[in-house]
Amino acid sequence: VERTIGVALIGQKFMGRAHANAWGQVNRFFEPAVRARAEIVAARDARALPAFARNWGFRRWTSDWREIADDPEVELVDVATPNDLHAEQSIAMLEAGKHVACEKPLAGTFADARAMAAAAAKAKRRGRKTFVWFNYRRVPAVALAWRLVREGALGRVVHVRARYLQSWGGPKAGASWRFERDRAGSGAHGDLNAHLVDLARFLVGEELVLVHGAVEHTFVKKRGVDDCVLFLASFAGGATASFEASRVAQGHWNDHAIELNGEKGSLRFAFEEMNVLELFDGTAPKAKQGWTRILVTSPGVHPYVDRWWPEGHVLGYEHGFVNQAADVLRALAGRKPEVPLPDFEDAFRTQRVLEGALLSAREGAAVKLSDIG
Ligand code: NAI
Ligand code: SOE
Repeated sequence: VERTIGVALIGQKFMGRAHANAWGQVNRFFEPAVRARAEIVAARDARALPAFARNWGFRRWTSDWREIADDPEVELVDVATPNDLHAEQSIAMLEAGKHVACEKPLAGTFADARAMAAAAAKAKRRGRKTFVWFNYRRVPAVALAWRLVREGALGRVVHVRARYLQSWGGPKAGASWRFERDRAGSGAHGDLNAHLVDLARFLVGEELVLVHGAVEHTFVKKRGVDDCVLFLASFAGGATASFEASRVAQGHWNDHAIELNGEKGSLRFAFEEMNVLELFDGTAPKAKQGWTRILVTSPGVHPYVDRWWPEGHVLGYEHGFVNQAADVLRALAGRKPEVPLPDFEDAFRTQRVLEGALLSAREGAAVKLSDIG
């Protein structure tokens, strides 16, 4: 008998579509031991829901997300709503005995993130799992970078440089919950530095312990949130790191990029060329040294690719989400994901770094992250 897991999705716009696609495609491309069943979708706009449910294969829809708590057909709740709702919705669902996969950042505020981590710890004792959609971990080139670091290709990592630059947030940008402090928590910082901090912690495999200094700036003054936050930090093992998030960087659309320099070599990745990972081997004979451009599309060699297309048939934005859905289903079946999946505790550590950077910017001082509870 085929084992399926009933999924409830909350949110039906940008991430709603990305996740709905993932829950459908994962069954077809990964043939998981436990398959996803698109059971019910919830969102505010009742008029849009019947068509959404029909289009993406959900059996039912509701404009009251709270109904999901008592729904016996639902085992996993997927939270794809604005940041201010993550805590309320995730905690309600964990208390109702569901597994929860929540969008990033874990929450808009540090207090909400703390409450979510506490609820997840309690639910874990009852066998309930939590996941956070830091989807870029599952881009094959990034998963390969993770593997190469663990195989020692870089030796000890000494520097990390991370940038997430976008350009849509200039003065002419239309109204959005992303510009409201009460709804988003912060601006480019929570939205984009969250991804960078997650990637840096994931790839290096250590915690960040100190924020040395930070700049938080709002160029479009009527906004309640930042347009740009830059900060410098250190890892527990001493590696230094710089983080740069902006929504007002003309010429950058979704420029999510990271470079790691180690004692033996370096790696760099930039999402706008998401199928490529660049590797520099500092141990090669000097005459041959240079950056190698790896096209990460070889089935059976590169992570996740065997489930997709032949060599050179490049993947796109949505594949990272399908890969994540596959790993969530693996975890729910008691199997190991391809690369580690962040749970609420892990995402809370990322949130602590974000909080430390904001404190550092506002106080004009270094912040030891162990001082933030
Ligand atoms: P969106 O504005 O496109 O969609 C938000 C959805 O939430 C809408 O369907 C809306 O009806 C629903 N919603 C709002 N209030 C609600 C309520 N009270 N009850 C039920 N549903 C409600 O937002 P988007 O871009 O999909 O962002 C959602 C989350 O996903 C955010 O936390 C954002 O940070 C995250 N995100 C993550 C990305 C990633 O790369 N992992 C990419 C884009 C967004
Ligand atoms: C908007 O800045 C946004 O959609 C973010 O919310 C996502 O997390 C990012 O990956 C893409 O850009």
